[in-house]
Amino acid sequence: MGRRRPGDDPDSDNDGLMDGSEIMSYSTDPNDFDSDDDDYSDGKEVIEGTDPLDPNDFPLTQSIEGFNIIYIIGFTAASLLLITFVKIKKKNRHLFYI
Ligand SMILES: [Ca+2]
Ligand SMILES: [Ca+2]
Ligand SMILES: [Ca+2]
Ligand SMILES: [Ca+2]
Repeated sequence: MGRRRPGDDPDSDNDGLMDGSEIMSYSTDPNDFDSDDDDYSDGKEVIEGTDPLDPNDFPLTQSIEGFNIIYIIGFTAASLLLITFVKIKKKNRHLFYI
């Protein structure tokens, strides 16, 4: 442990996870790009937070749900900011002209 040289821990199946990580951390197959055959590579599933060993858990639906939630929150926040800004502007202008 502690010594790292190029080639010591290769990514044999080129899925973005080192062979050592696949065996030690994720229990995935270091020689299989997509261990559960759901069309998403082991590396992609780890990045997206889905289970690389569960073919019913894959990134697509979760990404779409996450995107919608972020979009709704962002849109709501932007609308509230705009309403607040317009109210303040009207109030200030009113005071100014009195
Ligand atoms: Ca790999
Ligand atoms: Ca793999
Ligand atoms: Ca997969
Ligand atoms: Ca999966």
